[in-house]
Amino acid sequence: MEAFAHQNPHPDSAIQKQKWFSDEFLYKFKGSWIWSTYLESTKKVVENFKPLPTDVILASFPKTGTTWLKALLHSIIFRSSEENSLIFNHPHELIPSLETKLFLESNGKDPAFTDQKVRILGTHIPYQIIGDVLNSSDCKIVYVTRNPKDTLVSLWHFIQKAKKFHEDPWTLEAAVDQFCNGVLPFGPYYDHVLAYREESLKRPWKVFFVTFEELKDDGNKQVKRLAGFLGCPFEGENAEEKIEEIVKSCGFETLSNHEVNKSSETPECFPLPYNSFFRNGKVGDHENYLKPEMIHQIDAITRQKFHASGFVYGI
Ligand code: PAP
Repeated sequence: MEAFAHQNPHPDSAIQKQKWFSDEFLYKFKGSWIWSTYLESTKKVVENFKPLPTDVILASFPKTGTTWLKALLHSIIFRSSEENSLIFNHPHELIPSLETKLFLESNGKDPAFTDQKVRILGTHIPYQIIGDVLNSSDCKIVYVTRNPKDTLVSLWHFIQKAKKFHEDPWTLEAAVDQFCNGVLPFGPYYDHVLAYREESLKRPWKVFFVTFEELKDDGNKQVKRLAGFLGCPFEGENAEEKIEEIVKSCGFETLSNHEVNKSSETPECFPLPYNSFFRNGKVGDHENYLKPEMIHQIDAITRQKFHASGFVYGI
């Protein structure tokens, strides 16, 4: 796929449309903003995806820890640290995403690959759009989120890898405004997080909710919790050792040093290079980029959206 390939504007002119950056546009679909590149594939996921009861769906807003969780889920479910898959394969290739790969490449048909005992599939589609589909089977959902300011700063850096960024930059000021207004791919961020979180509170056996910061703080604890949720707990004498090994093999230091993840080549599954998914993986890096007034602006929305609804997170 060519980097940020041009898509035809959506034929239905009644659909709400907003500029993202440069000549990239977002379209409103069922209350969320979808990038034109993934609008049709997102609709096809809703129409045609049939989750199997054994599927594990990794859901996330972009830049909140998707790549990390892909590595962790693969390792927990397939115990891949024992067979080196992560050394030679980018996590996004080991675990395909529904709207950015599978349904994009299959022209909208359910690719229905079943060569694995457990299919792990990624998605950025908001629960408001994909919830009914995911509830049509007993599949499990793992959701990861991240501090809003670090998420935004990570996205802003990521987009700088796009060639057209340099021709027509996406300023940090514009990015902050768009983040606060919810007009970013798969946004609003706050609605995305709250909907999956609410489901995890209602049905903790169906939806597992974890934050990037919790993973950083105590990876072993979260991996143990995740393995229990997935029905594949670590048992026996070496349990703690195996958990430790997984946390280490999926940590930023280890993963970002594999040749495949350092590569500036563009993978088949995404229009930006392999290495664009690994920057520094830190908590609190927004402090190095956001001005105090930007932090204030985002924190005000965080209080209004998260804190007011009982989720004291993100500040
Ligand atoms: P995606 O949603 O487009 O797949 P995602 O993986 O969620 O992106 O986000 C990438 C971020 O996760 C980057 O954060 P940064 O820009 O703040 O550095 C990336 O560095 C970070 N990341 C990737 N792998 C790991 C990891 N193993 N541990 C911690 N952070 C990681």
